Amino acid sequence: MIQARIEQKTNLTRRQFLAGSGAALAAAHWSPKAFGAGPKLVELRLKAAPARAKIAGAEYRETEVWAYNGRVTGPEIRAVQGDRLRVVVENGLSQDTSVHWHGVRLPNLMDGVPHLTQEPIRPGASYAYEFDLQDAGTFWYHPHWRSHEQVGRGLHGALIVEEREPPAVDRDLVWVLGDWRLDASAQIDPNFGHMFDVSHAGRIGNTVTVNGAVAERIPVRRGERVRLRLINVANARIFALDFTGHRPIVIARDAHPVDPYFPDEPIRLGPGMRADLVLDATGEPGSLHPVIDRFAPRQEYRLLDLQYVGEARSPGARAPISLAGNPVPEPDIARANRHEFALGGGMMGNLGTARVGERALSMREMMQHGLAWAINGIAQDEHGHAPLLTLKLGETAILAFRNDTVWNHPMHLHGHVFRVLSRNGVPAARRELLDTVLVGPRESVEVAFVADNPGNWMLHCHVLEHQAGGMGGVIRVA
Ligand SMILES: [Cu+2]
Repeated sequence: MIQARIEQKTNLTRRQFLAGSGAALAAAHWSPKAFGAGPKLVELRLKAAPARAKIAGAEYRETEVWAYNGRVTGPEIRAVQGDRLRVVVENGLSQDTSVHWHGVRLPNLMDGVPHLTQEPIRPGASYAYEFDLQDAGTFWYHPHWRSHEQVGRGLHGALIVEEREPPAVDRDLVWVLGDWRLDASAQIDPNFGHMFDVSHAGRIGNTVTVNGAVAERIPVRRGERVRLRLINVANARIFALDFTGHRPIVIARDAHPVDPYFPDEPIRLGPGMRADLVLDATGEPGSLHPVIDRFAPRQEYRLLDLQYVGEARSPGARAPISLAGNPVPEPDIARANRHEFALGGGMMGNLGTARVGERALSMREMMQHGLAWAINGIAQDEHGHAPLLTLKLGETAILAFRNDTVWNHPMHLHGHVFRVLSRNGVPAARRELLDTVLVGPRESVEVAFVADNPGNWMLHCHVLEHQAGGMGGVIRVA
């Protein structure tokens, strides 16, 4: 108590100092806001509800979607590192929902996982999320209840946390990459959780959108420098984007800065993952440059064209881009404990049995319950929250993922950020800080993190049908 009082007094003194002569007046109506001290509050309301949206292109009629504030994608939330975000979420759906803030390191109670960190938001009810944005970068938000259906019907949006001193660019663009399974009249195929999708690559759609609509041409101007933030909000589709005729520089992955580099391959993004690029527009005025998704070798397609319009502008001198790192604690590898996570199941996976609750079920029996996947032999759907691992607060843990399946699994950890150490035993070249790591078929990936955030945190595959089909669990930090 005494300590708290002293701190309060010290803060008051400092605030008065900062506020200068206005402080005496403001002191009569004490509130942190009045002093301009403490974090700035960014407030908004999000209502999840059915809506209609033009997503498939001009020649198609509107699609019935579920949307935040009537829009797909949802409103772009922008704040500055250090701000406090307060979002009141209202549920206008006929089923429970929640909002998870993907990649944000926040208190466990704000993490948005029903029956684990909060009660679900019932139809007609509201819930207030409020937390400080300690990291800058590109994040996103989405429900964490029946995610495969709720995200797949359109509930997702970007959360951009700007650096206090952002790098100099001419434009800051966000591409929310979505994937929809539509019928011939542009309506969403309602068959969510189909066992074929669950047990194979997930629900891959047939309509890829950028910011909620099929994109044809995106205008750029020769000479400009664009910061391009890519967010993969698809249920299952993995992108590998080739910016033909351009050399984008990767400056951040999953919100966290990397030493800037020119990738020698298309930019790969599994579900949930993000990349921040700097793109210098070097094309000729009037030219078109397709951006091609090359992930599936025989199913490459043109996502959109960069179209050069207008007069060239003089690029001027280009300072090298470098972003200040976020305050993420560095794992202490020498003292770390190593924990293996065997990812099993799926078609052609030879999973014998898995534990489902108290029972051991064969793959055939699992599939009768909508399950096809397991972590360390345990299958848990959204209702299952048994801890896979308990960590002591402050310890460094190495998570060693071993993918025993023939499918890709973007593994996402809540509440923390991990450093990639190795792939198939080979030290990682860039040692990125990520919240979601793509573990390829039969691949092994080691990551490490400091368990500095107390609470129960989901670890799950972000192919949302895999998550629904059992590939999830909880890491408890206490
Ligand atoms: Cu998966």
